[in-house]
Amino acid sequence: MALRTAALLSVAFVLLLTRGGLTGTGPASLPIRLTVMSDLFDVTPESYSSSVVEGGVLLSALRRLQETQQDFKFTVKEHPDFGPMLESVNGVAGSDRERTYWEILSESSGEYNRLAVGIGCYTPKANEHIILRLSTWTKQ
Ligand code: B12
Repeated sequence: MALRTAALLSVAFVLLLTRGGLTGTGPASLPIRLTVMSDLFDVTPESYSSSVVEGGVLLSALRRLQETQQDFKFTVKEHPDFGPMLESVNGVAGSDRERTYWEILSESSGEYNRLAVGIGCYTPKANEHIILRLSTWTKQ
């Protein structure tokens, strides 16, 4: 019995160590890639590297990038239900009048998937490639 308790305690101790529970290392930092592009203007896509803590939201990766990279800027506007909406990137804002907006996609092996939630909710995975693309929307 004493042997079994000792074995269980050792397993718990190893788990605490590997998950940073005793070392205080916290959650892992995941690298992500970000590309800013547009189908509407003839601009060269710009790519950046950023990071997010495991389980952290895309908004935090954009903030981190803005703090460290002089040529990346963004603004958001708050919606009462859905949180932050990406309003402008590098000085270019979406426009209701022109029906343009910053669409957010995830690219993998050349396949582009539109995110189903905004930057305040989306939690990127390690090495994910996020695309911010100035796009148009059509009235339904
Ligand atoms: C139309 C629409 C859009 C249009 C709005 C155009 C316009 N100016 O009218 C456009 C194409 C711009 C759009 C964009 C996006 N959308 Co949208 N959109 C809708 C939809 C179908 C209807 C909204 C509406 O007209 N409501 C009626 C009006 C009277 O109410 P309103 O509060 O004034 O509406 C505003 C907000 O909804 C806001 N809005 C629209 N989408 C989003 C998304 C986020 C994250 C935020 C903060 C605000 C926001 O724009 C509306 C007009 O100002 C909703 C579905 C729903 N159930 O509400 C999804 C919805 C709100 N969108 C959604 C998403 C995910 C997005 C995108 C993130 C998609 C993407 N991957 O790019 C982007 C936003 C990107 C960014 N820049 O941050 C999700 C939000 C879910 C969530 N929890 O975050 C919803 C709920 C659809 C869904 N997946 O079920 N969207």
